[in-house]
Formats: sequence, structure tokens, C-alpha cells
Amino acid sequence: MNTSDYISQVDKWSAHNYHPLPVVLERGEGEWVWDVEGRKYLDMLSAYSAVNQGHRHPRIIEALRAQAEKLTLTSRAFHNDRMGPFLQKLCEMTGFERALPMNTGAEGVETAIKAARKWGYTVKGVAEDRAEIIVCEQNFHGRTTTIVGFSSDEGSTFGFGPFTPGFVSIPYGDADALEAAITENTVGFLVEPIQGEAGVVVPPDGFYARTLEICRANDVLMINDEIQTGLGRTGKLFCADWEGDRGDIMIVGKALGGGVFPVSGILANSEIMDVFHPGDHGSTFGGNPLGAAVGMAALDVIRDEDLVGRSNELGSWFKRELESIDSPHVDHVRGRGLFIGVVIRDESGDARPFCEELQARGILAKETHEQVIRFAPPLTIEKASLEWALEHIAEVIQGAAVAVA
Ligand code: IF1
Repeated sequence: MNTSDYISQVDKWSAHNYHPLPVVLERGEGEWVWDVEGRKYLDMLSAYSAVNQGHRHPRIIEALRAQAEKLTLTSRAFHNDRMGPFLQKLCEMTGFERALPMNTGAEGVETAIKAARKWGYTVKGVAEDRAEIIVCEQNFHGRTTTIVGFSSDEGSTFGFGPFTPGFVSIPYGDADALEAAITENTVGFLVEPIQGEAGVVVPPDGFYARTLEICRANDVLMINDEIQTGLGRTGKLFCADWEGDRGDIMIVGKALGGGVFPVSGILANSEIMDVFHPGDHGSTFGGNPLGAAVGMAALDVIRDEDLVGRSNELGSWFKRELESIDSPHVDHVRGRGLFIGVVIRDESGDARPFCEELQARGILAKETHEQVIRFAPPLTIEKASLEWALEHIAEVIQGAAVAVA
């Protein structure tokens, strides 16, 4: 089978809920992937930051293999000997007292919403069924019906209502709007410290710090979605570290699974986590020994290979290099660490043709929200690979031919 055969097969047998670049991958190593025609590409998306440690990191694969030969799944009806060590490591690395493991990011967000609501009723004293959570416009927190219910993106919501009540939206970056939206029923403020899907939108300096202050002053939980920005992506271990503490509930996912396995969870101190009791929340796969073993290795790699420092250094250098490219098509470059968006001017058309041209040259990047090319390579990437990519990126974003495709 060739590329178009594989693509037609998925077209025939699956739902049409994606519009991927026309490349079929069959192998990966580090920052490199190969397609079914034997072509080699630099992966500058990293599965939306789930592959921060690079494809098939040897330590992570070894942890997966060793655990697969012992025990893979128990459910939470029994204990397993990997979950405790994993959660202890996760808490010690993040500074929270407790962690509750889930699998996908959306499950982590749902878990955070449930924790905040129950804390509101049982600790803060909000009247039954009145809890409100404040969110931001242009947010992306996942695909469940509750989560898309508070999305401002019509593509995510159309046809999926009715939605869960209890969410109030404010403009991203506007701390005064947060203050104004808080009522006696507000239990939490759910925020991405940099908005990924919105196009790597970095809020104004001081926004996160100020919202943290407002939350603390009003007995509102800061719910920090670090699923995409966390674990080194922005040049700090967590993006919140640029401005303040990590919030009252922090949600992690993606790279916690080391690029091989879905592992997510929420972190919080006891006062919040203790709202959960047997029977009120859970997941068949959450905390499974295979995911726990992988998660531990994923954290070890981030620490031992200083992926945070690499992301910060390589990211600031790469962003400066991108900024120095003189192109009539680029409006501006934004981002932190190795989480960078190149914003294409409206007059120059969509970002998609630029991504297609990059693909033709062996670089995989994905457009987001029409106008933004997102660059988020594995944090293990060699500087030489970025240098090679820069030459092509410069030619592609300077080229007039691709702009009017
Ligand atoms: C897709 C976006 C990225 C996330 C934040 C929760 C989740 C995500 C901040 C849910 C997931 C993904 C999902 C993926 C595309 C991707 C994405 F463009 F859609 F927004 F990364 F930028 N919070 N983001 O970014 O995590 O349940 O998927 O594990 O194809 O929908 P999940």
C-alpha cells in the first residue's frame, strides 16, 4: 500500500473529523519520523507536545517493555505497585500534596471541574447546584460535551448541545474581566497559561500573576491547564512558573505519557483532593501500572536531560532566528521556549499552504486557526536539526508562490 491507499482506507473506514497533512508515518526516532514511502521528516509538532521527550526515547521504551512483561492493568479495584511511586515522584516534582491519575487530557479537565465544584459545595459553602467556573474565550480544554460546552469555537460546539450549565466566559488576558465576573458562586477559574489551539497566544505580562491574586482574594480556585504548556514546553517546568505559583489545581497530560501512552492527572493539595470519596470519581485505566511506569520514566527523562533548560535556550534562540527572517508574509512571531507560533498576515492567505510546502521539504508543522504556523518540536531536538529547519522555513515563509495557493 502507498500513501494514498492508506489515506483512502481511513477515509472509508473512519469518521471524517480531521484534516491531516497527507503524510502516512510508520517510524519515529528522536525528532525524526519516516513515512511509508521511506521519506524522512523533522517532527515540529510532537503530537501537540505529547512527544516532548522525542519519539521512542530508549529509557521510556525500556520502562514500557519491562512493565509490559510484569503487569499492565489492575483497575482501581485493587492496588498495584507502580501507582504509588509514580504519584510520589509527580507530587515531589510539582510541589503538590496529592495527584489523581487519569488517562487523557479531557479526563483530567473533567476531574478538575468535579474537584472544584465539590470543593465549592463542601468547603466554600456554595448553595447546591449553583457553582460557577470562569473560563476564557478561545479556550481549548478537550472534546467532552461538558468541555466543548464552554468553548467559543463554533466548529467545536455546533450540533453537540444542550450543554452543561455553570460556566462563564471572559476575554483571555483581561484580569479585570475576571474580577468583575466573580460572584459568591464562583468556585474556580480555568485557564491555559498560553493558549495553544487559539494559536500560541501569550497573554499580556502579568495576566497570570494578577489572576492568581484575584483568585486568592476571592476564595476562587486557580485551575491551571498545563496539559500542553507543562513539562518543559515553554522553557520552564510549568508555564505558570514564569509568573507565579502553579495554582490550586494543576492539570497535566500529554508529555506525562512520554509519547507512548495516555497518562494525565490533576494535582492539588489535600484540602481540595480530599473532597473525593470512594465511588464519586474514577477511571478503569487511570493509574494503571503500565502508564505509571511510563510516566515515571517520562518525568526522569525531563529531569535528567534538562529538557526545561534545552527548551528555554533553544527556544529563545530559535524564536530570535525566526524573527530575523525578513518576510512580507509574516505578521509576527510569538511564544515561549519551544512553543512558537509564526503568524501569517491576512493578505498572505492561510498558514496551511506554508505547512504543505514545509512538508514537501521534510518538515512537519501544523497550522492552527488558519493564520498560525505552530512550531513545537521534541525538546530533545538537536540544535543542528533546528538550524537545518530554519533554512527551509526562511525560504518557505519568504516565498510568494506558496502564499496564494
Ligand atoms: C485534538 C488543539 C493542541 C489541550 C489543553 C486539554 C486538552 C488539550 C490545553 C485535551 C488537547 C489537543 C487535542 C488534539 C489537538 C490538540 C490541540 F489544537 F486542539 F488545541 F494541542 F493545541 N487541554 N489538545 O491542548 O487533551 O483529551 O486530547 O488528551 O486532535 O483534538 P486530550
